[in-house]
Amino acid sequence: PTAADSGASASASFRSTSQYSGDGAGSDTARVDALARALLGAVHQVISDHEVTYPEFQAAKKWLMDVGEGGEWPLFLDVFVEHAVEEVAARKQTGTVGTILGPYYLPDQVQLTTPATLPARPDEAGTPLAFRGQVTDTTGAPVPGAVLDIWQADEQGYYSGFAPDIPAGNLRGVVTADDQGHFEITTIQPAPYQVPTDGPTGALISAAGWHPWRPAHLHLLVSAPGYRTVTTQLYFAGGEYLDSDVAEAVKPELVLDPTDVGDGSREVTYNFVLERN
Ligand code: MBD
Ligand code: FE
Repeated sequence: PTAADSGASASASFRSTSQYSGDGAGSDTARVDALARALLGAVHQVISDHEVTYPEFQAAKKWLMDVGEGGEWPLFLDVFVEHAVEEVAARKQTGTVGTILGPYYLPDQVQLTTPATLPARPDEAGTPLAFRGQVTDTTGAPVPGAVLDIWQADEQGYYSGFAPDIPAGNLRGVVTADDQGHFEITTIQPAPYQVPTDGPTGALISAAGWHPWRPAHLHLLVSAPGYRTVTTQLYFAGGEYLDSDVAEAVKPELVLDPTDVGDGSREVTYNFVLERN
């Protein structure tokens, strides 16, 4: 998979997913004035403090054009900026801790009922994982019929829909829990994710001497009528890059520690708490 594959797909997906259209952002002149002024002011301050030169300014302009032409704005913004927006939103939230959505969510995936197995190739590589739990409200009462929309990378760190040669819908599913909010989802453990190194986002990462990795993770949207949807990710204890996620989206409450069952598979329980709207 190349940066062009995943970048362009992420841009197309963002544009077609009306849920994330930006409706609700408002168009209040005073707000736009304040935000645009502060953002430009921060840029001017960096230029002044670091005595940015004309060649550096032109290189930055070229790089910004490349990000757009390569379709990498969703990737770049979700890796380097989304965590700050999420942290602001989290200030007003209770229930299960959230984290960033990222660029690789796709709506309308296969609908499954617990106990569910995510769609996988016949020869899907990776350690089998049984992921169980219960969805409750903030009083501990079960939330009947809660829905877990789950997506993840495969054992090579690639997402279906954003890399060639992976069947559509692979390792994605929308799982309805039972009437007590219990769910059981069988999948495989994902691998860490590497930001594509052949595009402009990867070029910046390597030019700055950073690493391009996110720790292995499962993505989830947990929802039920009348409750705020939790957007989160779950990570794996002992995994690489847990302490140095390029996207800065790891929170300690979100780290799973699966146990070996003995037959080569692993299992883990994680419960979700939803707050009322
Ligand atoms: C990912 O898989 C991801 O979850 C985020 C947030 C950014 C880039 C790739
Ligand atoms: Fe991801």
